[in-house]
Amino acid sequence: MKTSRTLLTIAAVGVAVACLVGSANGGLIYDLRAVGGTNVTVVDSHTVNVTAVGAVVNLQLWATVTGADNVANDGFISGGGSIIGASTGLLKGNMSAGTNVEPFINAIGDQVGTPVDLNSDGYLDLGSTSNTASAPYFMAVSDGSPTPAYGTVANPSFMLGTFTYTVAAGPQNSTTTLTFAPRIKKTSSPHQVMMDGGLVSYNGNDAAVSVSGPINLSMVPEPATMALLGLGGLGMLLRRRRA
Ligand SMILES: [Ca+2]
Ligand SMILES: [Ca+2]
Repeated sequence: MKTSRTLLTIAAVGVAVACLVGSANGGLIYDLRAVGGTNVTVVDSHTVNVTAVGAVVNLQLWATVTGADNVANDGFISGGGSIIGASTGLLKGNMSAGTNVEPFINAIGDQVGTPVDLNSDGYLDLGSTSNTASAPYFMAVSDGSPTPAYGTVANPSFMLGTFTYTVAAGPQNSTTTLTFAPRIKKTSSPHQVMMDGGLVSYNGNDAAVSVSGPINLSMVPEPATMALLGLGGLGMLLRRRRA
């Protein structure tokens, strides 16, 4: 009786420890950021004004690994997903692949991602909605030196790759959003980090995987452009009056 109670106690402590480990405040946060471009005003990393059709928005994908021990023992091994322009809104554009960024360039597994129209709105997104291993997602995989890439601070952030979004259509005041969608895979966990010194693997739909954003894009012609349009309108008005 005493033995079984001891065993029960040990089991209970085991469960409690397992719960503690499982409920650590750690997680993986993806963040698609706008960092500049051509005919672009970056208000902040998630708020962008574009001033003309043909504007090119430069994007970076970052990942932050948050542990719970406030020690610099957190790192990124692998992860990725798709970048999707909203199908609603009159601002339209095409996503292009950019580059993987060191140290997340590995001959095995990394890929820049393939532009494809994922939401059937006629404009290119990047990535896939497939669960198969060979699907053309953007994927970043640590090159193994060091393995994984550890941060120099607790809860470090890593730039994984770059992309560009080229505006193809955009009436004044039209908008869209650009969203990162972590890869979901049936057979394995494509997102791997070192968290508080231990390996943790996630699927893209796990609660510990989150995404900052989205990026909000608006077509807001520059004041100079507006002034020119205004002058043009005035000229037409004068010509009409004279006619
Ligand atoms: Ca699309
Ligand atoms: Ca840590």
